[in-house]
Amino acid sequence: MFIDETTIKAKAGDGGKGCVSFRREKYEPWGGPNGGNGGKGGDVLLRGDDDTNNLIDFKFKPHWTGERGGHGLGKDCDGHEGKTAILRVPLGTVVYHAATGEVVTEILTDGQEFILCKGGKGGWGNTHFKSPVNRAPREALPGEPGEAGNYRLELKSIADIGLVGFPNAGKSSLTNLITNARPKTAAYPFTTLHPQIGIIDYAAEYDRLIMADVPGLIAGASENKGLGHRFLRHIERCALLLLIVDINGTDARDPRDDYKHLLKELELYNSALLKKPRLVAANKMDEPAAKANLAKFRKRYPKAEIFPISCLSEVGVATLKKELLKRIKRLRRVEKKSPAKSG
Ligand SMILES: Nc1nc2c(ncn2[C@@H]2O[C@H](COP(=O)(O)OP(=O)(O)OP(=O)(O)O)[C@@H](O)[C@H]2O)c(=O)[nH]1
Ligand SMILES: [Mg+2]
Repeated sequence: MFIDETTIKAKAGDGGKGCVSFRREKYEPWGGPNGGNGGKGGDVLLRGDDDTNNLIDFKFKPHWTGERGGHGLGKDCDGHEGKTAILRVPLGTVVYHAATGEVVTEILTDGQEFILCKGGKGGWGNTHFKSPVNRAPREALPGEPGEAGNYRLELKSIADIGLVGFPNAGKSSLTNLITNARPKTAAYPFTTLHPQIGIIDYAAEYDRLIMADVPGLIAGASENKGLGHRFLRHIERCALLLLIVDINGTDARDPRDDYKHLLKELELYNSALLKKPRLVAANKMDEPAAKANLAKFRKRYPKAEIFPISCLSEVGVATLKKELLKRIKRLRRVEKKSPAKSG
């Protein structure tokens, strides 16, 4: 099961109570106070984890609690600190306050940490209150309560390239060809039911790109047709979109209309997606109708940057692969010069 959105309840540990105690020893009638402080409660901590790409752990375990701090003890012993609850979240996790929808944080790098709920401070023991005028204080403080809250976690995958296309256009076939991911491909729509993240390895250039294959979009996805817009959040962070069209027009479809509908659906989801640089892969060039359709497509969309490919014969795939690296490198250079906030 692939979960990319879920709600959790987090509660940090309360601080331990301070202790009231006095030193009692033979021949020491005025031993004085020796009550230790309470320990701090355990935090609830988020940590970015490269090894996971799914929020499923949090679907089945939605409650996370930091341990309570230990109570203070006699002989000036402080209570132990509560154990931190560590939530290992996939990179690209955005955390929102469940009630207000306000963004709390984003976890983008491996090992990045964020304290979601801070553990309560331990209370002072009575030793803390001793003074020249009060040499036998009988007061101690309770620990402070740990922070608590309800949060919504949303995963927006981090990839360089987002693959967008109608079902059956060949998105997964291309992913299989050029990345290390092995999504299933078949001649029926919606073979891919959740995003697949693959790495394109450029051994000669010592570089690699990450590509996200998301389930097919269809006209009306904004009204929840097909799988709807549900998975488009996974291409929101991509630097480049690769729109893949079935240029053969399988099932009497017109590739030009497919392209128009894809753009429309992207716009309906988030018009900023149309501002991202995009390339078009005209797939299935091995089919007889492809050439004529490609000419018509070029005529209708003269500005589109089209790469004719065939995932079957692999013609054009190497050129496209090279171009993807070139484009992303260029975008990285621009990003370095004027870093834009990711979102
Ligand atoms: N002739 C031909 N068939 C292709 C080519 N690429 C993919 N196909 C076929 O098209 C069908 C759909 O391919 P997929 O890669 O599963 O398509 P998809 O876009 O991932 O589809 P969904 O996951 O359903 O959205 C499969 O039967 C593939 O064999 C191609 O270049 N030429
Ligand atoms: Mg697929």
